[in-house]
Amino acid sequence: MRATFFSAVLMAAAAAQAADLTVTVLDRNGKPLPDAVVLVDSSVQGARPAPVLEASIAQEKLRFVPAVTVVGLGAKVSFSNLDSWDHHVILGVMGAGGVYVDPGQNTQFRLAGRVSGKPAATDSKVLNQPGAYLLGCHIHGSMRGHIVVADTPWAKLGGEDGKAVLQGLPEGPARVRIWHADQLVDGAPTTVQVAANGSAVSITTQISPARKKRPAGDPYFGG
Ligand SMILES: [Cu+2]
Repeated sequence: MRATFFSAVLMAAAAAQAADLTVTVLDRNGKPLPDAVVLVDSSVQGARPAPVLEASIAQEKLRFVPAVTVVGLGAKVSFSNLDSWDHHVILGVMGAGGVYVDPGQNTQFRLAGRVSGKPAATDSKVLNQPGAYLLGCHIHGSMRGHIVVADTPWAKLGGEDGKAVLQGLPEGPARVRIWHADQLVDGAPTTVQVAANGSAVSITTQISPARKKRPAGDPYFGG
């Protein structure tokens, strides 16, 4: 009797479909919000996608490229300087207000400018703390980048259209969290139902993307 009950539960679990959840993130004016990070939690049993454990970020034309990177806990993130002049990588946990929580704990290294015909200077760091990290450079104050170390296997960077497709979610209830570099306070999570054949949801946030100004001395600023 007992065995039958448990095998029935197992069969039900095995039958749960993995589905896609498409999340469209909107700003406070209802417009698509580029570069939002969508994090989804599910406590429904089922397979979990493998976390992203490697990523590369370039320093190119006075920018971190990509500007936002999403990885899993314990990921090794590599940095390469593609410019012909030196850059720093200042890497630290970001707190409220978009500043370093504790600058004394930051990782800092300098990457020499690239010499033509030679490989770019590269260094890397393993990130063992979940949450948002801020990237900067001592020489170029306008250089900003972010890394989100996800505490869930379902984490994706949204595109220019505000859209992120989270794959392999178990059918059933899930909780959606949004992270954005210009977010002033964390919004409340949104509860969604993931259907067996996939679901889509739009989430309007209170985020207004910071108006980008051309930083002094940044000839490459493109808006
Ligand atoms: Cu720099």
